[in-house]
Formats: sequence, structure tokens, C-alpha cells
Amino acid sequence: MRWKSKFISRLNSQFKIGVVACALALGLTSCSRTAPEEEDTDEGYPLVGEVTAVDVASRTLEVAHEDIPGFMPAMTMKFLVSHGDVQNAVAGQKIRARLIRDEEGAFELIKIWPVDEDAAKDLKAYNLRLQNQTKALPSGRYYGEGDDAPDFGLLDQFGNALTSERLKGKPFILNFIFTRCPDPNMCPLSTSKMAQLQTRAAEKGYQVNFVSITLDPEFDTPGVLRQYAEAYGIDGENFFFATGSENAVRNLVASYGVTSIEKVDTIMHSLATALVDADGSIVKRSEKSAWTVDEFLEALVAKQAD
Ligand SMILES: [Cu+2]
Repeated sequence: MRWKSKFISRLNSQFKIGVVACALALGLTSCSRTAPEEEDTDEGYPLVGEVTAVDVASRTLEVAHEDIPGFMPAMTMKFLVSHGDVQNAVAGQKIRARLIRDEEGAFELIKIWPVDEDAAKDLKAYNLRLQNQTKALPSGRYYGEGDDAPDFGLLDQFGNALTSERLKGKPFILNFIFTRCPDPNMCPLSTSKMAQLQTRAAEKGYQVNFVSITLDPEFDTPGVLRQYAEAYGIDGENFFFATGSENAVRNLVASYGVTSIEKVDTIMHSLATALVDADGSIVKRSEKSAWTVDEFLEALVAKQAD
């Protein structure tokens, strides 16, 4: 119950009752009452608005928000946000978020996503291809060495589109993580090794990108991922942390043969680390948590000349 209970305890009692009742009704699965693209997680109030000012020092966004039915009429006001979110915010940008009250009663926005209909349409086209590619896989099969890597359309830790197309022209190393992973031998270790790999590859002057896909897109927004990357001292120039629609992530996870099962307090998951060449085919793949920086550096050097 570690992380979920922490968030539930931040809500007012009215919300607590709603969450409990919903959990009982659905047998502990999460509640989704709306379309998959805009799943309502019942945490705080849904807010849609436009950022009108950004103050990084006080971690504050001024937002002209729409009416929040049953809670607050449309108005322009200031909200506390995370360090990652305030850095990603730009005046004039449209966002959707969840509005909560923090311990002191201050208004805070969490789960902030950029709203851009044209960009979303573009990403959807990639994810439709991903869905068809995933569906076409025979049962028990996943993409491995020699296969073309599946398409995807996600957002990076800065809130920019990260598509399979954008990655073409350079090899990339891809893995799966989630920021709240409590097992030091799983995601934290994978991220540390990916960071080492990035440093070692840069020292050798290799042209390569790194992509870590979250297994927990509901919590891991671009801002959360940005903060996570910074905590590991990762250079965001060629290391992208990707998140997006639940459906796209689920398909991508399945197409790479990763198991990811959501539990009450964590996500049980397996690992996959893959090297995709500049043309988009998978040239190396490891399922083990014991993969080494050296083995991927070696595989990478073979892909530098061509
Ligand atoms: Cu993990």
C-alpha cells in the first residue's frame, strides 16, 4: 500500500469514500468511468486550462482554468506543481491535470499532461499501427532479434512527441521501467546502467539514443519522468523517458514480450533491453536484469560504422 495510500491520504474524506466504494465495487481494480484516452482515476478534480505564467523559483503555475463542476467556477489562479512540471510548463500551453489540496490546504496540480489535438492525432496514427502490429503477433510471440521494432507514438520527459520515426537514423537502446519501482535490483538498477551506458557511449563518440518506456503511464507523466531523469543525472539530449496513452504502452510492452501486472502497491514486471539499429530493426535483446554495460557497448560499436 506504500505509494497508493500516500496519495489517497492527501484527498478530502468525500473523495476517500468514493475511492473506497469504487474499489469495493470493482474488486480492487482501478476505476475507469470514461473513455480510455481520458481515464478518470478519481484522484482530486479534473482540470483543463491554459498556462498563463510560470514561476520556476516558487514552483508555481498561473492557469486560466475552465469550470470545475461542483468545485470551482472558471478562473485564473496559481497552483503549486512539481519541479519537473514547472520546468516543462510554457505560457500559452494548454494542459489537463488533477487538482488536489496539499497537507496545508494549498491548491496543487498533479498528473499534468500537455493538450495538443494535432499532436495527439499524429501519435494516434503511430499507435494504431502499433496496435495492428501487436495483434498480428501469433500468441506467445514477441518482437526479437532480426525483427523490425514496432512503431510507437509517445511523449518524452519534456512533453515533446517521441515517435519511432523520430528515432530513425541512429541506433537506440530501449528498456522498460517505472519511476516508483521499489525493487533496487529492477528499475533503479536498469536506469543506473542505462545512464552509465550513455556516459560510456558519449566518451567513445558513439551516435546513439536511449529510450526508457514507463510501465506506469498513469502516474509517470512527462514532468514525473523529467524529475526522475534528473535525479539520475541523465542528459536529456539523447536519453528519452517515454509515456503516453495506457493502450499504446500496453501494446508496446506486449510486443516486446514484457510481462507487467498491476498490483495494489506495485507493478510486477519482467525486463527487456533491446538495441535497435538505425534502420529500425532489433539487433540485440536481453531479458535478464544482469545485462552488462559492456555487452551493449560492444553490440553498439558494430552499428557505428554503417
Ligand atoms: Cu521495476
